[in-house]
Formats: sequence, structure tokens, C-alpha cells
Amino acid sequence: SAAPRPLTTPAVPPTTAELAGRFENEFGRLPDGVWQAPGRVNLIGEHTDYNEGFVLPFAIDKTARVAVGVRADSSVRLLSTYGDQGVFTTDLGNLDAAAAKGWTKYPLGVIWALQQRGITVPGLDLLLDSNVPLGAGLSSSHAIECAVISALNELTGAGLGPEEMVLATQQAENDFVGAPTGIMDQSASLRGSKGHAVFLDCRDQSVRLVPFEAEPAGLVMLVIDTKVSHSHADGGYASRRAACELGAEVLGVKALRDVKVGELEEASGLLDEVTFRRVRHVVTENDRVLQTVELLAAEGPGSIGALLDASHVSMRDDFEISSPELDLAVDTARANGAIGARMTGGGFGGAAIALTPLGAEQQVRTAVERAFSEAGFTAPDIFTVTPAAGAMRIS
Ligand code: GAF
Repeated sequence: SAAPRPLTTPAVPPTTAELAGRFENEFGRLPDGVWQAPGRVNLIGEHTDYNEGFVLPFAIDKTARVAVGVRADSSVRLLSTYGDQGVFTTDLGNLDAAAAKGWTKYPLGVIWALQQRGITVPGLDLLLDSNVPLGAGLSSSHAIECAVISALNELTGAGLGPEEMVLATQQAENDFVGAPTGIMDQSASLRGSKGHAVFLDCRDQSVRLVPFEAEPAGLVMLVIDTKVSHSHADGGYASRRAACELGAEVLGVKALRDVKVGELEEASGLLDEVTFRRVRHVVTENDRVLQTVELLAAEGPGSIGALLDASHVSMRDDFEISSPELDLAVDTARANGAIGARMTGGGFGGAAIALTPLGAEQQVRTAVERAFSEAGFTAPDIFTVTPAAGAMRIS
């Protein structure tokens, strides 16, 4: 079962110049550049990505930044501003996931995935700083991977396009880190755009940027980080994925993307009860993503609350990936004025989002904090997010 996270991120991130200075102190010269990549919130479309379906995440205004300097030898030296861990040193010829400590498996996985593509990666020194909350379901690991692959794509001259970078980071996660995740998170981080959500068709990676701004609609997007860690390398995520694959196989389709809502009744007779509920979540969730995109265009953010709510219920009851903390966050936010709320990300902990009228923000915050305290849960971290730019070089 989930445990509270040990690490917290510093309240005030260092400036880019301070990061370069810290790099120089540690590694004896300035970095060749600094790259950043954001975490993400998924507005809607959960566990649909590996079913070749639709997702609607947005990049958030919290980022991982990496200062990187190329070395003349084949050493890889990794350090983070989290502080206590010191420099982790390994060699390009000896990339070993089992030996990687903590976050270092993410940059090492990216290097490995590039090598798998025949790209020659040089030895390097790397300093990481991130203010994406760790293990909160906001894609802190993909933010690191996307910052690293952006840096290495440029430093090696590999010239990969965003679709190939997405697949390389997915391979790093799947085959190096050991988490059988899809392509949503890195797509949001690499392809996000300020003021937009990323409407992604996971079958062909086509993207449409959908304007999404809460504030002009008198709303704010609150993130309620339950502080309960999750890991996609644990069994829950993999077992949900396996159930989806079984469902697709029994129903005779390439992926659950190919099943329509109107076909669910017939499917119920072919599947065992649990697999049917997993399938129903994915099929209805895909439909909700399409409805959300249409409603946003027609009526704006104030119109999507009921779809967010329905998504949460589906994850809670059919896909069974919520948690008592997430349910309490969602229910309390709704009871205190949020127009829609759902858990976001892979589940089993992490964060919920609550689309909230500006005038109700304080009431929602206070009510959720009180409810958590009364339930004996760890105090949540509640903050606002806005859709922000995707990965880029910043120095
Ligand atoms: C995690 C995974 F990394 C994504 O690929 C996606 O499956 C998500 O969980 C659930 O929607 O963030």
C-alpha cells in the first residue's frame, strides 16, 4: 500500500543562472546549455493512451530543468538539487537500471533509448532541478525524461521530431525503468502549448491544440496533491493494462479504441464481470474526451464539469484506481463549489483536479484541508495550475 513521500521540492526554485553556477561549482565548468520540460495535468482521458485512444492533457507551469555539459570521456555524472544524494557516476558502456539510484534511472533510460536507436550519446555531466511534485501523478518522471531528451537531441544533433522523442522516452519508461506506461505524459510535456490542452490521438500521435484557459471563464484549476505516492512500476497499473489487452483480444479488436459505447451491451455478454468494467471505463472515457473537446470549443471550460465528474466515477467504480484520499478530495471539492473534479494521472494515489469558480477557491481549499485532517490523512498540497509551454531550451 502507498506511503507518504519522503522528498519535498523546494518552495523557491533556483534561477537558471543559479543552476548554471551550481553546475560550475560541481563540475568545474559552465554547462553547454539548460533545458526544461513541464509536468502535466490530464484534463480528461485516463488509461486510454495505451488503448490507442484519446487524451486531453496540458503541460503545467511546473518544470524539470537540466543543465548539461558534454564530456570528452564516456562517464555520466548525475546530480540533483534535491541535495542529499551526491554525484551518481556511471559509464555509457554500462547503463544498468538496477544500479541506478532514484531519479537517475530517468536520464539513464533516455540515454539507453537513444543508444537503442543507433544515436551516439557522449559522456556528460548533468544537474537536475525540478519543482514538479514527486510521485504526485503530475508526471515528474516524464518531465525529467523530456528535459533530458530535448538536451540530448540537440547536443547529439540527432534531430528527432517530437513523435520519435515521445517513443524514445516511452521505451525508456517501459524497458529501462520498468513502468508499462503509454505516451500521454511525454506528449503533453514535449508538445504542450501555453493556454492550450493537447488533444492527442494515441493511435497515430496526431495532435490538435485546444484552447483551455480557466481564468477568463471565471474559473481556476486546482490541483489537490494527496501526498500519497504512486508508482507505475507497481502491479496496479500493469494489471489494468493487462485487463484492457485481454478485453480487446476477446472482443476481437486491435485495441479498445475500436469499441464504441453502443457496443458495450453486447460486450458484456462476452467478458467476465471485472474485465467488462475495465473495458467500459476505457470505452466511455474515450467518448468523454471527444465530448469534452466539442464542449470546450462550443461553450468553454464552464461546460465540462459533468464530464470530469463522470470520469472520476468511472475510474473509482469501473477501473478501480482511485483511493480514499482522492475520493475525499473530489467529493469535498464538489460539495464546496467546484463545478467538476476528478483524480488525474495513473491513480492509486497522486493528485485530483477541481475546476472551481474563482469565488469558491478559498472555500474549496479550506474544506478539503479540514476534511483531510478529520479523516486522519496527511495534509494535502493544494495549488493552481495553468496550461503552459512544452519542453524548450532556456539557456
Ligand atoms: C500514467 C502513464 F504514464 C500514462 O501513460 C497514462 O497511462 C496515465 O498514467 C493514465 O492515463 O501517467
